[in-house]
Amino acid sequence: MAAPQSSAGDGTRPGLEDKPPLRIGMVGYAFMGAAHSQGWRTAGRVFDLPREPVLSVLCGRDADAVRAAAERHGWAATETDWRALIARDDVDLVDVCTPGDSHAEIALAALAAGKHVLCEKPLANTVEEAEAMAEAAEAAYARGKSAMVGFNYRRVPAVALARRMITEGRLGTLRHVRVSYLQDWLVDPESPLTWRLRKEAAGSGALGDLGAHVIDVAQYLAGERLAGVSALTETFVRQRPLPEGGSGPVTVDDAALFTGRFASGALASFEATRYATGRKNALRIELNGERGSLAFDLERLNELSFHDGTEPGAHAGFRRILVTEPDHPYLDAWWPPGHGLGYEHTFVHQARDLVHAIAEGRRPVPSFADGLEVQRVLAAVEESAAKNSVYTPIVF
Ligand code: SOE
Repeated sequence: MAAPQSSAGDGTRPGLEDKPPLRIGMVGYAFMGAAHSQGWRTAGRVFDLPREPVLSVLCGRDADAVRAAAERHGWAATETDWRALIARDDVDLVDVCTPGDSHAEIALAALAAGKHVLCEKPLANTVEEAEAMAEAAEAAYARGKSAMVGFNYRRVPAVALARRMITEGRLGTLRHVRVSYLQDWLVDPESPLTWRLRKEAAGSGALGDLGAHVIDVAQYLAGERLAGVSALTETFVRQRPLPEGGSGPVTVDDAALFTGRFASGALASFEATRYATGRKNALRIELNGERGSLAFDLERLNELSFHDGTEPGAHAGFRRILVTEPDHPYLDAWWPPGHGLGYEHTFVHQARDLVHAIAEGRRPVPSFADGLEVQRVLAAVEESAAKNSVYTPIVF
């Protein structure tokens, strides 16, 4: 990591005066808002960026709460109406960190106003919304504006290394993609009915929240799209206490299980759940190809397991790659080998990649078009689960 830089007294770090700023306006300041704030704040301190991210304006509906969040996370100003944030001249990029039901409206308005946009995942709550967003992003790109969706796990160095090894041919033809995302924060039936459990706010449950990540990671690593899926979903606890008292219905899935086929013929399996007791944030990936295999677990995110199937059988086997070397993705700017990174660094890398794409006029990835592809898979999973068509009951 570059030596810590002292403040120049005016809030500008020495040497940055000649870098054009990229002024961020962010809508939402809860979990994702805090993570994105950290990403924007840190990216320019660690990486040598072509433009300097500036935490310009933070927006939320509750004036006191948004002011407190702005102070905590280092934002210069606040707004309580996202339309006012978009109208401001001191905002170049709008970062959408709200629940899914407002993604489309905010992102479309921001693109129409000539802002760059970063939007949290899943891109939208419906395919129709995602289509409109992808179309608007394409039109905005022609006018020099960029839009990216926040699938941050692509930015874990070990996941990016896995992609590099796959493109280098280390796995050969892929046969299996096996991904799961396991959390357990809903196991308690008394856990309250928050917006994440309401379809009108979140779009879907574990499927859109966790399944969207593993669908994106699977397609990113395989380098191709899923051609079809067959699915089961379940809502284990159908009624939950409301924060304001009483109880209400859970209108999203608690867990989703599905299989899929890639156009190349590789088979994939997916699991997304908030009921995997003891699993906190276990995004797991295993890929098997004709020349080798790779395995990853987000709960051990500085490690990638690799089996080189071309080695003689007598001493072949999975070995651990400690992904902390300077020639591993993103790591030349961080700590010496062995001094690992964590969850929050994915947001720093996301900010870094977006700033580069904007400054260099490249289409950022994952684009809104990539977000739309994930949205189509989510819809296909829901359709398949609703039809129950893949589910063959066993007759005893
Ligand atoms: C849900 O618990 C959640 O916060 C997701 O919404 C995030 O996308 C994931 O990265 C961590 O878990």
